[in-house]
Order: sequence, then C-alpha cells, then structure tokens
Amino acid sequence: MKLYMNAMSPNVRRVRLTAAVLGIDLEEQKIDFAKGEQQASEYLVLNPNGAVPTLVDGDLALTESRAIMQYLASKKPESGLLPRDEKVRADVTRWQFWDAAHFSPQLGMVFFEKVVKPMIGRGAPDAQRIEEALANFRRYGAVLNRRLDGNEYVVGHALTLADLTLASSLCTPSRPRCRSAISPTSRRGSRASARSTHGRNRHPRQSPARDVTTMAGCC
Ligand SMILES: N[C@@H](CCC(=O)N[C@@H](CS)C(=O)NCC(=O)O)C(=O)O
Repeated sequence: MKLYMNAMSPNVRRVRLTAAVLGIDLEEQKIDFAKGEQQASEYLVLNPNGAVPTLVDGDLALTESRAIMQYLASKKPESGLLPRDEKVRADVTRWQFWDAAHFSPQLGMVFFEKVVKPMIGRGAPDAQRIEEALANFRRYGAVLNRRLDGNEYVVGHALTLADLTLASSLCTPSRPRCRSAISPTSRRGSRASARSTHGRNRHPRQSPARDVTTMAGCC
C-alpha cells in the first residue's frame, strides 16, 4: 500500500501512527507543498481535494485520514483498534467524527496562522481567528477532559483509533510557535487540574496529562 504524505500534516500523522501500531509497512511518497505537488493533475485524480493523506491499495484510492485509519485497522481486526462490538465501534467512530468536526480544526487554525502562514509568506497571523480558535479549543478540550476523567482511554479499556486520532491532533501544538499561542491557557489549566485532582487522586503528578490543554509537546 502506498501513502501520499507530508510529514508536517496531522492528518498524515494519524495514518502513520495507526500503521505503526498495527505493524503495517506503507510505501511513502512525499507530496511537496512548496512545489504545489498537491495540485498536480495526476495527484488530483487520486485526491480531488488536493490534500494529503491519500492511501492507494490496488484500485482503491482512499482519502480522509480517519477513513484510512479504519481501513488499515480493518486489515488487522485482532488489534482491537476498531473494536468488533458494534456499540463500542460506533463510539470510536463518534470520537473520530468529533475530532474532525470540532477539535482538530481549532488546533489546525492556530497552527496555520502561527506557523504555516509565516512559512509560506501569507502575511501576519490573524489575531482574531487565533482567539476564536483558542476559545473553541478550550470549549472542546473541556469536553475531552471530562471524557478522560478517571479513564485511561477515550473508549473502553484499551487503545483504539479514538486515542490515535485525538493524540495526533494534540501533537499539532507541540510545534514551538504554536505552543506559545496556547501556553497561557495551558499553564492555568495545568495548575487548576493539579489543584482539583490533588484531593481525590493518589497520583497527583499524573494530573496535568489529564488536562488535554496541557498536552502540547506530547510527541
Ligand atoms: N479531512 C482531510 C483533511 C486533509 C487536509 O486538509 N490535509 C492538509 C494537510 S493537514 C493538506 O494536504 N493541505 C494542502 C492544501 O490545502 O493545499 C483528512 O482528514 O485527510
């Protein structure tokens, strides 16, 4: 199977992470954004959106990172990454959709404004767009925090695609300039989390990792 990719992309990251956990080797071909390769006519046949990732397996050209994750996981059902139980599987899919619709776009926006724009000469970061994205990030981060409170994994008691999906999105702020945009909230969140967890958790040093807004730098 061949993966068209660019290592900067969180959407590529989640596919590579899934392949690594599954022990599946993918032949990789870099799509160079600086050269505009994502808009090359041969590539647009595979991915009409002009984006990465794209997985090609025989006559299948599959786009959308979370669909690719499910496809890879379905090759190794024994891994449990996409559980067989239909209710648990639906819950995993739900968190993947939640990430696509609500969570990762906020981090992607901050990353684009703070890191990509200066890199490609698209002008100064738009402070208002960054503020809006950070406000949404805090709102949805609180939802994920509540879900993880007392739970080791996002769904059930084992690693699933839900964890790999969300972890890949959270790796975006590990980019230094992006982290500096998020850190004021992270520091407040970290202290609040440590305080609130201290009274009821015998492992308070683990508490900052429970606050997803403090997970910048996880990868
Ligand atoms: N929903 C798609 C999003 C793909 C996407 O937007 N990829 C970005 C990189 S993170 C891209 O290739 N952008 C190139 C461009 O817009 O020119 C997925 O999950 O695969």
